[in-house]
Amino acid sequence: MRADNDVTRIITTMPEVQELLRTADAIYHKGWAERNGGNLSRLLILPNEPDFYVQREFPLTIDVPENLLGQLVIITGSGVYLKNVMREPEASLALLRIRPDRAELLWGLSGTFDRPSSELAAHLLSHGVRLAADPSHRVLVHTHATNAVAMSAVVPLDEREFTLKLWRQCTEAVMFLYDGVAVLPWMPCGTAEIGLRTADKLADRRAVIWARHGVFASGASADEALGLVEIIDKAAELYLKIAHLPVTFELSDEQLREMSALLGLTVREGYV
Ligand code: 2HA
Ligand code: ZN
Repeated sequence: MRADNDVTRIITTMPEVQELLRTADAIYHKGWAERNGGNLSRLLILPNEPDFYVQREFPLTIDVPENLLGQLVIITGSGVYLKNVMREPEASLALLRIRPDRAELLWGLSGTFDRPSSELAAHLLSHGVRLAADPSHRVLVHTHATNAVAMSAVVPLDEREFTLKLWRQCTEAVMFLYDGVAVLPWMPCGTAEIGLRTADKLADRRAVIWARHGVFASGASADEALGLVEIIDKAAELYLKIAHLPVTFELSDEQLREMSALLGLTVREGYV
């Protein structure tokens, strides 16, 4: 069996894991991960698996998606501050193998944080639906994006209305959020319920706003997943910045159609 520090080196030097570490750091620097807010995970495919041994097991009470069985998922630990993940990856992250009724800890959680993220259910259920929808899917990020949360306090929680308001703010909003942004009403976090409802929304979209809480977004890479949150938050920031001013111009349905036609995008049906 390899020494643990070999496994740590193999995992933490993988480009996909490096990207995850940079993303945790970036989220913190955006001010979207106060204290232990936010969490992120990635489906990890290792070309040559080190000799892992199961260090601990966490029972799972959700119906684990079939397409995740036997897969490796790397996820931030419960209570971890995203600002520390880059400096302390082995204490901050958990590498899990997904089994029908449990997650096996293969690496990580080496310090005081001893459980995977409280949003593990949302991550696993959402990986299942996103992977089924798009085989290139890999990453989920949950952040407390400030402007997106603020917008959820002043705009009706109707996903068509919310999405259209985002699209109208700036040229590129429709380009990257063409499939629309789902909205969930406020509910307690860290539950199977929020996980089930999030995954349900992500079956045909890549991002969900949790009212008065944050954003949950997916992508083929951490850059893509965080990029979606960045676009949502930028459009929300523009909306809020001018909401009290007499707005003389915003993108019309016609202009949104023009942009989507130019880019050959299939925008969410029935929105414009
Ligand atoms: O990780 O953000 O939603 C802490 C949270 C829970
Ligand atoms: Zn949160």
